[in-house]
Amino acid sequence: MISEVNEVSPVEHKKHVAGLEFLKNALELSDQNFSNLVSAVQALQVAIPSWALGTGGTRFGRFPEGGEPRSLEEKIEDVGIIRNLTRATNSVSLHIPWDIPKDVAAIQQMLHARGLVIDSVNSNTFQDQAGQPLSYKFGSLCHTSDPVRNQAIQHNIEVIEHGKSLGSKVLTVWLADGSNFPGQHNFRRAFARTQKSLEQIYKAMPADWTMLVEYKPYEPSFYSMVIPDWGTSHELCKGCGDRAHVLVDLGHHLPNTNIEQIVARLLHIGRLGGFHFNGSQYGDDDLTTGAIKPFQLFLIFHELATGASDTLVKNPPVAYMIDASHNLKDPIEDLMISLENIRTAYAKALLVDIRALEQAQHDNDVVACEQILQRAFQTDVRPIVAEARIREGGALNPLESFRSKRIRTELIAKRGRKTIATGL
Ligand code: AFD
Ligand code: MN
Ligand code: MN
Repeated sequence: MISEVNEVSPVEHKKHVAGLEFLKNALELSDQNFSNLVSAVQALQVAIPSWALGTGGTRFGRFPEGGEPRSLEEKIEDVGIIRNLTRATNSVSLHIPWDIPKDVAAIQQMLHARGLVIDSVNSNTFQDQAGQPLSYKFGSLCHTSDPVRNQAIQHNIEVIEHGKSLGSKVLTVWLADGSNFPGQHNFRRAFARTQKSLEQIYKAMPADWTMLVEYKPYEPSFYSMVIPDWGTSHELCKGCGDRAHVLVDLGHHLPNTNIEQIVARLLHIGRLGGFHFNGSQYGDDDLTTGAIKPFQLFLIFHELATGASDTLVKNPPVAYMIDASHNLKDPIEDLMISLENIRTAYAKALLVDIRALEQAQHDNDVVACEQILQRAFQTDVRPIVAEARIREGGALNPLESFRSKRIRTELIAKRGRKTIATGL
């Protein structure tokens, strides 16, 4: 049985406390303010996507890790392991139909026993399911044929029903709809059909639900996507109503896009519904969050953190989820590294001296502005992130604990090496 207890050796704890004390003094913070900083990091919880617990793959192949989950129950088990070690997640996002529960009560019981809830439910009209009458080969909510669009609308409504049974209140719609060749789509008609389809889904949503409309500039369509950018998503959300918001996925931007400015803009207009974290070098690479561009992640959190306290901003709480797919790493290890990098970027963002930055911006003192951000970004906040974990009974070093407890070995012994390809 995988031990739930996270021992922290006296030697390790002593080193940790010394690091914490050093950082508190270096930041010249009172005990209370330093403790408040740790509490703020403790409060940051990021949803785990059910589809990331199995080894992902590319169109060129998958290299499955043994012991992967073979059912929704086992996915929840894995998220429970991540929660126990990191204390940085309390929710799971589901993908329907991959995660349709066989026994709702049993799933609810499993979630409750692990301190987990269901975050969003994600619809899937980018694949044809076995026995599906009409194909999505040429699109779903944008399709030229009414019956195909109605089938896709009905699927989303069924996704909502599954979500309701498990306590979710968020439907995330990401469409693969688009075209591969010039002339294939009438851009205006495809947009108009998509708008009408989304409005029908929106109308079917319970009054306490939110719809998140996710954009992506390319893939799996390679000439045009029906929802390629935040402006299109925003327009669709406005057409639906005030409980539809834009979902920003870090990997869904062309290279060199200023993502932090998009975050600031959507917060300003009150339509940032959610953020999917991952790592990107070129596109929707779904790599480990923060592994390649940690400064970009920090700047995104600078906007998220300052937006949350800006009187100009009237935005609902932003739903945070990791959306990555692990082709080379152990999925659980990768998700724990992502959670660490997310909390690290957030803790650094909280160190920015906002008052001094506003003054420097007002004075157009460019160097001072830059130095204020760099001072926060260059601070090693790992003791704060570790303290946020161990205060809640988490591991001082989740990766080390995961390996020393030989959790993967135990999962392989229990589940074998057979895997089902449900990863994206
Ligand atoms: C793929 C899409 C998108 C979506 C996710 C879950 O690119 O990010 O959120 O699948 O459906 O990664
Ligand atoms: Mn996504
Ligand atoms: Mn994606």
